[in-house]
Amino acid sequence: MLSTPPVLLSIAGYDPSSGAGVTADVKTAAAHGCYAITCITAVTVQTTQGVRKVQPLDPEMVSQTLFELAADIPIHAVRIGMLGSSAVAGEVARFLEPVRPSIVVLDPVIRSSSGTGLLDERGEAVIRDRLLRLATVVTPNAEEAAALTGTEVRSIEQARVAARKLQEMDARSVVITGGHLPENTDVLLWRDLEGVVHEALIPGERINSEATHGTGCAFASALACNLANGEIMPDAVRNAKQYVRQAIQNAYPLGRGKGPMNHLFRT
Ligand code: PXL
Repeated sequence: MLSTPPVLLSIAGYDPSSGAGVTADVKTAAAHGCYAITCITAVTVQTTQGVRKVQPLDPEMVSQTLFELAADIPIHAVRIGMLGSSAVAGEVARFLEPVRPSIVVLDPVIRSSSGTGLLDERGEAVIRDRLLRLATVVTPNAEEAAALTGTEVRSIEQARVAARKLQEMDARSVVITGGHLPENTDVLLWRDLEGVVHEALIPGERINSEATHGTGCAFASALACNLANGEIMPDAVRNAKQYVRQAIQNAYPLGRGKGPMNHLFRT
């Protein structure tokens, strides 16, 4: 019998165009030799042209899915993406609090790249007050980091300050992704096994491409898989960033808007 690969639990929304959300996470996990199981938090009406409608799931469905999955399958890493409502966010926290999985990548999705709100303010409070402390690493973009910390994040210096604030809010490690920062620089603050804090600035290259739908989801789930595969934090972040860049560079045209990356370019 073959040995079982690391299992990634993706807790996120459903994007019918498969650029973002759980179906994108399944592809990302497959590309990293992991097996993905999923808990859908919300369904969306969404294409490459944007999010038209969001319908959060019944929180009871989410809760039962999480507890039943965990009772059946050992989970190595969790990626939390779009939560859709404060009630669903609360159920996710209630599931994770007693379990405290060793790898939790929290992608604090607040708005889609096309500008649609994907979580209300009470949901943001659940992220701040209950989910951040469970996160091995939180991966906000500049806008999400600003919303969570209440500070402006437009420069690398401001991102460094916000990353420290998020760590003070109890996230173990923080990556503020640099898509809207100068030179696409990611700001990484991580705590090693002895609890010592390190900082790294990871510059990226701006890629001229329409295939950018779901890059945040792919980065967070690739990072969760890299950690599940035993990589240490700075390597896991650098490799996740490289995976996203290559998946954008290897994309084919699809749809009239921002198309998906090619998550499976390696195969
Ligand atoms: O990229 C944000 C996003 C959009 N749509 C759905 C998602 C996510 C992130 O998780 O799940 C359905």
